Amino acid sequence: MTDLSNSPPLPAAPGVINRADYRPPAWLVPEIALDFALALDATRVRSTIRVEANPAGEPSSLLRLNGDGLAAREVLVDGQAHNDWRMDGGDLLIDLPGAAHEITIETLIDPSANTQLSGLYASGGMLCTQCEAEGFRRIAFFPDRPDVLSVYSVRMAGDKAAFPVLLANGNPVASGENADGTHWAEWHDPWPKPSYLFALVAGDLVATRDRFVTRSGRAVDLAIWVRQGDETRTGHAMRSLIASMKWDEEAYGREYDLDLFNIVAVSDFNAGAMENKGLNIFNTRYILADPETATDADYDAIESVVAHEYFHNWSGNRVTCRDWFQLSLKEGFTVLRDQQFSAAMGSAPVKRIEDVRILRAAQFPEDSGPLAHPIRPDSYQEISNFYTATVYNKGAEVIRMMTVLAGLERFRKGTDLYFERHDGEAATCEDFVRAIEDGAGLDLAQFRRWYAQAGTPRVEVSLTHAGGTARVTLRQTVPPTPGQPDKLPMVIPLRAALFDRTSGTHRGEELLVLTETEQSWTFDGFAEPPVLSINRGFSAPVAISSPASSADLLFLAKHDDDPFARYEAMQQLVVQHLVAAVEGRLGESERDAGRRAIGDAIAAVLADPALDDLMRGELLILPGEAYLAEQIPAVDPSRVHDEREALKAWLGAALGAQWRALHDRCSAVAYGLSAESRGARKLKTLALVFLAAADPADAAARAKRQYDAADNMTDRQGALMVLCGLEAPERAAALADFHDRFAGNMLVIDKWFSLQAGSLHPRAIEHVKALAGHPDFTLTNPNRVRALYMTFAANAGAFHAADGEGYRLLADLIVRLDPINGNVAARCVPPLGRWRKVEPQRAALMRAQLERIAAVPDLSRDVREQVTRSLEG
Ligand code: B3K
Ligand code: ZN
Repeated sequence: MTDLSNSPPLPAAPGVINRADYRPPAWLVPEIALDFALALDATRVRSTIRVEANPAGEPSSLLRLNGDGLAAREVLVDGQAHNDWRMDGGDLLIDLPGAAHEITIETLIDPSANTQLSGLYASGGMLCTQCEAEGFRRIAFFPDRPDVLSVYSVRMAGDKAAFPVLLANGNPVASGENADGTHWAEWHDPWPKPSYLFALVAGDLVATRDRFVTRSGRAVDLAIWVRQGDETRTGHAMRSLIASMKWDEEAYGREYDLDLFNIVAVSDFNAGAMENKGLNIFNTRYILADPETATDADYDAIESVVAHEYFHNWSGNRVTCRDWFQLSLKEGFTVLRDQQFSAAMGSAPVKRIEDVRILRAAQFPEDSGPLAHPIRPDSYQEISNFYTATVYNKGAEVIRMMTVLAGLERFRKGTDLYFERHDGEAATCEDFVRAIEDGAGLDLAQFRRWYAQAGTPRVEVSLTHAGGTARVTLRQTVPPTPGQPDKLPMVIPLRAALFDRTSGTHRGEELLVLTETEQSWTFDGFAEPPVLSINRGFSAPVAISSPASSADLLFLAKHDDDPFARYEAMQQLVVQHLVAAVEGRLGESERDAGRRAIGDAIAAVLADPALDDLMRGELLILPGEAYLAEQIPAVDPSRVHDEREALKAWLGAALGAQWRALHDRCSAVAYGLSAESRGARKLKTLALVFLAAADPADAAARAKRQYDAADNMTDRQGALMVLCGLEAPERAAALADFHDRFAGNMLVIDKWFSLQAGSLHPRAIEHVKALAGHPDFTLTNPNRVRALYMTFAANAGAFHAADGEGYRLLADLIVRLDPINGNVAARCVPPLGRWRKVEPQRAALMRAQLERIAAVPDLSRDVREQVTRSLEG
């Protein structure tokens, strides 16, 4: 090997990677053979790659193989020992004279020391991988970029007792046993794929099996691999997988393409799941469920994540991303697909409302803060930081707008064309947009700005009425975001309807497509001023600012035939009231009138016989604190919290009899997975939430009864959630019971941590500190860290304690966690980055914690980037 000090200096690895700098790879790798000698603390990896000069790339005799923490024990070029290679940072560079070569490199890695959970790592005695985005380079030297697609052959050998099950992508080819207690297996994946989709699992696992026959008659063996004892909790995941395979055939014409589909569930996992070709690896929380241990929300999350990863087989694997700036190509599209699937499996209106709630709680704050970025970012330092609500959820909304503009039938022609054109390729967002344009017959020239401009557009709505004509005027502004001070107008498709006040009906929906800064539309034949219902179905991911009176909102809350718009009217009614209250704009009589209007609307929802209970629940959920805080400049989060709690208490008292009757009615409904039974469970706990704010003693007694009678986790967790927020004698006993009852079940113990970290209890912050020292707490399990700290950071009442203690607690965690798992540590930074939106004293305290983190030497690139952007942006 050549020592770097003797080589000509190489350009320093740039800290920032720019989309504009993309160049096709100089070398392609059509084939790779990997040979693993597996052991928990020392796995030998021998990788043989066939490299070919890329005719479409700039010729280079230098082959760069990315590596992260790897040391080459041996390098062979065309079968010969080779010494003319050198390291550049973690990468291995080789000068190659010809246009095609075979390169073999051996490395030795220690999976048990891999606390970052990226690459090959050990989890509870098993070995597994996570390679997206850049984990493969922690396993083998390779051009670790998504536009290098290779056919993989994998051989692995290991101790048969420790690793009875040996899995990799694709199909099993051969297996056998050795005399020394080891065994081996060979796998082959016929589909060329980028390195981020490589996967390997070795461990003591059991499978639940089923079979799916594709519409063209291919039989696919399905298996979900879990730890012994967990196999009784895989039924829902398996049903979800089968339903998604069928749905993708019907909705998108996509069929599965291997004889085998394996899923493995792992307890230690940075993300939710990973779509590795033919071998999805999942966080256990998105696989394991039974009524005793999983809530209805857990069931829904499993259904959607199983579907999401399965759908990636086409939107992600068969057509992958050219570079990581195109991440939304696969993620935005796949989120849209999983949302459509879940809507088809259950209540479409409720699903839409839930998706918008998530967008507003997670993506809107991102879009208005220092970390704002377009769904196709222009630059990054650490790509792991861009697996964001913007790339995923706003990305899905952007493609959903294409469905609004084209209609589902034409949109499908566009996606058919996309898959046909780009199958087997590493594509770009631009390729996707062009395929939709060509297939659906749309002009998306201006629409492309959604890919380039960050920030949530704001649309101001005004409605005037004169001489029988109603005029709707829309005016858009796109706020400045870091690096993007000036914005151009977007294409904003808004579904709208004008309601006649007397009949309570409208004449049909209109699609108003706003493309200029300001545009007006007129509608004749309205003797009275109509009521405007706009952004129905949340057809565009924008913030509407409308001067709708509370009378109009009450009208829509009652009459709107679009379920989302009805929900939105209820939300707006409360938002307008609470924002005015927080900003100190309400006198006593106005406050009273506002509360009474909200109370009347809620009473009407409670009494409406036409509503199903799942939808009724949506209409009763008050807007969250994060969404409310977004509407108020230099917000004092404690004021938002206090005003919202005060409203809850008022509603709890004013409608006390109704809440009790609701709780009684719903408590009589037996457990089941029907919409009716699920709706009853949703309302049962919601009733307790309002009662708890008004009459804690009565609510505690009711919650205790609900807890004791619970035959399912939804009721039990709901009751415990309410008790956790109260200073009631029932609290401690229920918490202790819950812990004892589920000791050893990691996913349920996560709930035990979350319930306390997210509670309304006035001493929640002390509870979090104590829990950090609990024997069940560990920094090495991402689910546990998220359960305690991410839940705490989302608990505005506790996190925003006026003395800054909440900020200090989170910063302490980030500093301690960073050396162990920089990826997860970086995910804890954004709550501190919202300092510019908060009143000056808290802003200074938040900033001080960011500065404290920034001063720590040797921060991971992940945390360093998030902290720097949070301070600067
Ligand atoms: N594609 C993976 C994301 C992995 C996260 C890497 N930091 C899961 C998903 O979106 O389906
Ligand atoms: Zn995904």
